[in-house]
Amino acid sequence: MLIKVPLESAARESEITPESVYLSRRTFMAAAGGLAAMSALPLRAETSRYADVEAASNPAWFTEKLPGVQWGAVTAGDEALTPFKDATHYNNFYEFGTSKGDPARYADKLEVEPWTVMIDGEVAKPGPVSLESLVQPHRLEERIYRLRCVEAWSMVIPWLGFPLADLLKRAEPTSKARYVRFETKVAPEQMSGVRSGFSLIDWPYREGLRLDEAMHPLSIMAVGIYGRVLPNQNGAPLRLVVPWKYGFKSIKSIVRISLVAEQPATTWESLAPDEYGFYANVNPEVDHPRWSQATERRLPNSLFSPNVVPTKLFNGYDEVASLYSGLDLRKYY
Ligand SMILES: Nc1nc2c(c(=O)[nH]1)N[C@H]1C(S)=C(S)[C@@H](COP(=O)(O)O)O[C@H]1N2
Ligand SMILES: [Mo]
Repeated sequence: MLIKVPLESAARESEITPESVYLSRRTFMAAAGGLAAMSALPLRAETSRYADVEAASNPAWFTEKLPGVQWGAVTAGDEALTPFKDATHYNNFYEFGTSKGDPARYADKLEVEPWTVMIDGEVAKPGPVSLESLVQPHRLEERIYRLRCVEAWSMVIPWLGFPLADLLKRAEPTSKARYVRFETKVAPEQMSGVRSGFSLIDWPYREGLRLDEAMHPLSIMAVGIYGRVLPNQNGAPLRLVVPWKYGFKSIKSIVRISLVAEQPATTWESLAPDEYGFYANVNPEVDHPRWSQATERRLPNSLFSPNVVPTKLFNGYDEVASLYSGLDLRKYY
């Protein structure tokens, strides 16, 4: 039997950002001076930190957090930020369709309020938590991370979030907890891609991490980008960001976080285990069976400005290497 796997790989030239957008590209505007003065005017001021950010009606739980944000907690050095427009119109979120433009077109149907996250499994304190109380104890940090998709394109995105470790510790994992499993919301009436029946994904979208990976300080739960609340197409209201792994690990619109003893089954690994591994660490030396992973297209790009850059092991986040000492990265891809 021929199994048609939906291509996480199908990045088509026609979807590539037009030259006009590339030419109007603006660079990161933040300057250390003057930022403190801005925090009194949350919505306008914080989004004006960046060029061309679509204003959001930030919910109260988010606006409350803005004055305390630790801006620039992690930066990407002198690498230019991806313009907001590209980061929000070239997306993978199969619940809303498989084309890069589908999430921007259809994800506004997702109802993000009220939102509850179930925390369960091997924890001393299981139970449902409202989004507001889940975020409340945490100070938001800005983390400017490279995002490297397994399809060989990449972006640089300023996230607002907090360490996943802090959230997990509050639930008090038991000694049996060895992995963390995440699930995305499934709401067919709100999600055109789930409704269509075209995708072979067995919803909900699922992801997982080893507990030590989840506890690494670079792993965050994001609730915002570019100084504002997350747009739905980027995984509102709560998504994972693990910058040293291929983008598909960074699961969106999370409704369940389970601490478990065994390595969980994850969406892409279950669909095509030869192509997508559980670890999915960015690695230029381990090619995808159908294409090279040695380089990536840094978006926005075009036919005339391909903007191809070399891919780095762990996406350049060398500090995670010790998590994998003694692990054969070719076998555990
Ligand atoms: N629930 C869910 N999460 C998901 C996906 C998805 O299809 N569904 N796509 C993943 C992939 S392949 C990538 S590259 C990133 C893209 O995140 P972005 O659209 O915010 O750039 O989200 C990941 N998280
Ligand atoms: Mo991806």
